[in-house]
Amino acid sequence: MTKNNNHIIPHQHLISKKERQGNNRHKSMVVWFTGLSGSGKSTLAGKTEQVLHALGYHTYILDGDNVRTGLNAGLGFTETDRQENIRRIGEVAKLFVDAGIIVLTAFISPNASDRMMVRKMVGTDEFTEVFVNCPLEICEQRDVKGLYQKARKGEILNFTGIDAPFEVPLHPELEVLTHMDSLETCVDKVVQYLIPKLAVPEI
Ligand code: ADX
Repeated sequence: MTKNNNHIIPHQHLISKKERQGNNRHKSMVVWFTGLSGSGKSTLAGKTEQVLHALGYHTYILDGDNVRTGLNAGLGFTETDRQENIRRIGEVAKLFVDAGIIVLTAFISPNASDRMMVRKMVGTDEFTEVFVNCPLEICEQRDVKGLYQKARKGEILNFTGIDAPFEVPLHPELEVLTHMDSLETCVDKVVQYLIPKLAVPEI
């Protein structure tokens, strides 16, 4: 990892994060949705983004299945690969924050230590963890992609919730219950939490 990095000296660019945020008239942040496959992370991230976008916020989404076809193509679902998946997403998310953007991420991110790694990388003030809480039974009933059925049959290994663990977030900034509350209610909870956090002081 550190090899060849001995003579790298990062350049200090002329426009700061604060200046970018000032132009955008809002702060930037990582909104990290974590939860089981089928819990509703992507749907929630998508709708939350739509609401923020309509209000004039600059947003972007990084989503598990999409990122795994590009930047993280080639990574699988072993502990090591999942950690590398989340590490890279964390670095990319941090760049988005630096660019003044609100980046919403939808990754299972089952390991508490990986989520903590990103929180530390980004800085806790600019990191909002949203636990998309939905019981395994319901995710499995929904089985939107048919993957739980395959995992039960042993056709997919290391499937989160079946033969790989999901470590429940103990102190997320937000928790939404997608099996109890409507999508609108969940989105509203996230948006209402974010808006005051995104405000920049008037000059
Ligand atoms: S993570 O665990 O590394 O955070 P990530 O969010 O990127 O996972 O990708 C999860 C998506 O990959 C799932 O929504 C599902 O469509 C697909 N997938 C394929 N194999 C697995 C597996 N073994 N466990 C979980 N999801 C899988």
